[in-house]
Amino acid sequence: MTAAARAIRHQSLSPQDAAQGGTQGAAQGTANAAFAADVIAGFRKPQKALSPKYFYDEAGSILFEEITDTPEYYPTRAEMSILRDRAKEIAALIPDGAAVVEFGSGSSKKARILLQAVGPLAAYVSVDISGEMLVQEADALRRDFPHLTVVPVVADITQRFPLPREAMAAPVRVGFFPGSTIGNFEPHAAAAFLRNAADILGPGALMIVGADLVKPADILNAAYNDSRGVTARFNLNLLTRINRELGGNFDPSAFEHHAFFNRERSRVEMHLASVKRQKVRVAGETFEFRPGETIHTESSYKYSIESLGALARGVGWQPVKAWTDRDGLFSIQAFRLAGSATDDQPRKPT
Ligand code: AVI
Repeated sequence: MTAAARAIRHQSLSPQDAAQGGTQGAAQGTANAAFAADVIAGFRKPQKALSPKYFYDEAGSILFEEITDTPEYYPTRAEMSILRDRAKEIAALIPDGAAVVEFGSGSSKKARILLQAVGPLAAYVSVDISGEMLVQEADALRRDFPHLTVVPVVADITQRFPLPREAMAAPVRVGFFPGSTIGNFEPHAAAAFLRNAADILGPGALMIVGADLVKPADILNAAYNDSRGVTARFNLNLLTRINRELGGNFDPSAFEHHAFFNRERSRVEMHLASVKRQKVRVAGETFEFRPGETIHTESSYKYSIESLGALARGVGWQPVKAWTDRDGLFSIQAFRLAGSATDDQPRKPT
């Protein structure tokens, strides 16, 4: 691991890890303890549940990439098509000298389309929980955009984190949150995320969000039940991960992938359903499953332009513009915060 990667990795550690000396082993221990605590708390609920964030171990991340290539899973293709077709219009909202902050940047694949279309920027700040990937992608971006200042920041995007001084010194900051990840937050958490982003980006900021749209159930049900069974493997991989990391004894073949659109709640739900009565030991506890009983593993909320606009407005963001793909499947929506960066004292890095 390079020095830069080590430094970034250290920033990602919790205060407890840092107190323990910030070793990789300590961080792993803390992560496993948090995972175990979430599994135990989630499986004790009347409706067993687990956060979708646990999908993304190495195998899960590869499977997710594979999902985006299935013919049924349209969101990634639709969002890319909006970015390609509307890059100039989206970029026109971003003034020269702004800093672009991508929340959960991953491979920065979508940001690259924007970066090609914008004028000179103060910085592109890629924020992600995975330090290793950030450093690699930042290096690749610097090669491909030699005049761009790329600053990777390891942070949990749902928490308050300090922006680097390159971004704080810019007259305005522009948040970028593509991928419809906002749909994987419960609506109250989506509002909390947008409120936190407003605090981080400051007055006059712009926020560009990718959000999947409500649509007929057959399209949604097909997208989350692809015929190659990739989404099923992605869902079931959670049990393999629990077995490996928490010493569980799940038999993944005794569970089935269920995904369906819940129109009342405007969300696709993914579940793992037990095919029989069974007991499973995990993290030192035994959990019983009735035949057909499920673990709720993911909600993917589907918005309209209006419903996301109302949610954003509730936490101070004013809708500016929205774009959809040709088939009206997916949206990219831009919001602005009241005020301008010059209304306030210059924001100092916290
Ligand atoms: C990452 N996220 C936006 C995906 C979604 O559509 O909610 C995750 C996913 N789950 C099943 N397929 C894809």
